[in-house]
Amino acid sequence: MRSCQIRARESFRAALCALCVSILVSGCAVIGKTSAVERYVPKEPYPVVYADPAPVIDGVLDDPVWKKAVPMETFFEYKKTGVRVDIVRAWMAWDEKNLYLAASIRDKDIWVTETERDAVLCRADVVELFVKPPVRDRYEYELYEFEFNVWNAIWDIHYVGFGGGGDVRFSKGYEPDIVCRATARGTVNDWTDVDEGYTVEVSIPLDAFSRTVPEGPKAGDTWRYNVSGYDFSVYRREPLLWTSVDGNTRGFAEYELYPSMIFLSRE
Ligand SMILES: [Ca+2]
Ligand SMILES: [Ca+2]
Ligand SMILES: [Ca+2]
Repeated sequence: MRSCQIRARESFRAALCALCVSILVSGCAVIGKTSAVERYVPKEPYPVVYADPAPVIDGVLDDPVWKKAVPMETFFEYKKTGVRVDIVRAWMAWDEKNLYLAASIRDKDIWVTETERDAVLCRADVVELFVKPPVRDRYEYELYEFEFNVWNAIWDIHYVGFGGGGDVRFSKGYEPDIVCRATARGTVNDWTDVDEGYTVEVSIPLDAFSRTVPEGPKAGDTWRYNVSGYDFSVYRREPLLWTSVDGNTRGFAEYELYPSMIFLSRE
């Protein structure tokens, strides 16, 4: 059982090998060539608005906070620098108790398989949130991964360090009190018709991050994130892997490239 990002790490290794081979075969001239496509980097951190009142987690985005929140619309195809994905809108918000995520996905063929906590959700349609708070001690590789599907399943993992093991070690036993509610616009698991998509609404208690940030975020703090996911579809030649990170080639856990988000004050 391996998480999505660990598999992606393996492809990172493969890419490194490919690079080594390329250098050996082509000589150092290869290194001098730069990508023709410049990586998109947001100029400002994503503003995480304060939710007052808190949203009702029901998979319906009619809450006042989702009208106030800023939509994230810049998503990219994994491993394809500069190639935008237009099937996703997402929003984040927070309050003194929770980090909130909402995502609306256009999906013509909604397919899921898992209902259990900590099942491997990314073998079917999934929305993922990676969160990288500022680290406070020697565990600089700490990373939080959350996955959600349209059946409200949750996979939560707190990687203390990639060298220390993957989800086999860090998934079970990490079960913060997350609530996920999703709604489908279409029929789940029926490929014979054309679906519109689905919506996921989530609250993640701030104590999910307590090992890294014991007091939780304060207004003005900046963390890093990646909202990503998989779309399996009979209408695609291969599954679409989408990510907040342009130039994301080494797995969704490639947090060095993550955009920033800033926690806004209550106002
Ligand atoms: Ca709602
Ligand atoms: Ca799908
Ligand atoms: Ca878990």
